[in-house]
Amino acid sequence: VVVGIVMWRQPPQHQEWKGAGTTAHFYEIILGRCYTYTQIVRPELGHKDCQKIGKAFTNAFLSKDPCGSTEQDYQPLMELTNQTVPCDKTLLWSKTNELVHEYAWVQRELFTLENTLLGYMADGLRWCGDLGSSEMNYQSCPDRRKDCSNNSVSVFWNTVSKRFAEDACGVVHVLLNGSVHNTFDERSTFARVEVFNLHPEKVHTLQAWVMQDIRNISSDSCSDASIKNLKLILSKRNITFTCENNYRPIRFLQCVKYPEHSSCRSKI
Ligand code: N1C
Repeated sequence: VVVGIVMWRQPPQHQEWKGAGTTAHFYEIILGRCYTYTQIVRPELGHKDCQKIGKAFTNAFLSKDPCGSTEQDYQPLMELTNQTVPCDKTLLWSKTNELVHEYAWVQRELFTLENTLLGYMADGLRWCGDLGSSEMNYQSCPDRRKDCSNNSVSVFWNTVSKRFAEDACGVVHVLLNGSVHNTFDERSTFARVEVFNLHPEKVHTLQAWVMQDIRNISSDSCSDASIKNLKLILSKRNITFTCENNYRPIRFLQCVKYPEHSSCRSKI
């Protein structure tokens, strides 16, 4: 008589969400990026404890409801990754992800959030955990629109963007997209979080650079209705606003990509 005990392993019982799951090798990536940043990019931060930082990052979301993420979840991580950005060197952006980082790569003294330790570690990644498991969910994570807004990734960007703006001083710059419908979009992180967390005692001016797609340059974006709204919000907050269309140094970057375009062809 053969007595067989049939057992099969259940796949991990994670909840199913509408968004893509945690980036494969998430932990190794954030740990590697932490060491790259603190040893190579900014060796003056060589004293930071990347093992501790990596643990604090995953502890912020593992074994928790990925739709119930809070600012407090990320507090230990925030405390381990504090960093000073010099006055006048903060560069914010909205809907100009590629161009702003090309510019920051050339103008090395400027800091976007992705040029600080925490932004550098998290840039382009996705992550979430699960209330019923101590593992990451590599299958799916909440989608901001279809599942919930308080998901682990959105709450992270809200929390770090808030600190980034609170810490800014002097003149703050922002690179906006003049070729989209709402150049200043009230739903963006820049509008919801950063504008309201600049401290008027420290930040006297917000200077906007509004760049248009070189392939369809239109009229003055600084006089766009959404920019007027931004100007109004800032004047109520006692922060001076200045706006410049198609800032030349950044136009040159666009010309690197489209050298034959008419607005790039003058022989100086
Ligand atoms: O919503 P946005 O832009 O206005 O956010 C940009 C704004 C910048 O000034 C940054 O300081 O907020 C900060 N920020 C990031 O640095 C960042 N890196 C990656 C906000 N979000 C960031 N991400 C992801 O891109 C994040 O998932 C968020 O939802 C988008 C924001 O893109 P956006 O609408 O172009």
